[in-house]
Amino acid sequence: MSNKTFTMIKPDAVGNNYIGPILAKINEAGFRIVAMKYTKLSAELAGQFYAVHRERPFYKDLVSYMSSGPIVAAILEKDNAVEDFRKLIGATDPAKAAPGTIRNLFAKSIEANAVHGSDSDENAAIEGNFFFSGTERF
Ligand code: 3AN
Repeated sequence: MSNKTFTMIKPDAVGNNYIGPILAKINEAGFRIVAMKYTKLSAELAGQFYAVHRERPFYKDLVSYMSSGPIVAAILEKDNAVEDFRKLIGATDPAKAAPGTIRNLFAKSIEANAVHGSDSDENAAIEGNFFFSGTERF
């Protein structure tokens, strides 16, 4: 059980002015923000970030979507962070996300699904390192 996970608030949620409400939900659920950045991914960087999905049919659209506007990247800390954050965000498809979850409240489609959450401790470390150097973490 690790105590860190990585998240992105995706272009749809940033564009809909949901940064504040989503961060409030994250804080209310007991996560502490230990690094945070408002930025925009180039298609090349988005492609690298989602390289694990290279063979999936939605890869090209996902890369173009994730580089279509600004995002907020953050490292979050809490006991059992990866699993608890996946519960907080809900299912990938917002139509299937449980009531009260971030995707249920703020997402409209399976692609533009408001937030990313790491799916394992290993990926949380890889994804956090992708965006932040050691000196940017607290
Ligand atoms: P999650 O973000 O819930 O871990 P993954 O890792 O299966 O979901 O997929 C990564 C991202 O790819 C999702 N957040 C979503 O934006 C997109 N995605 C996943 N499945 C689909 C799909 N069937 N059609 C379009 N986009 C998808």
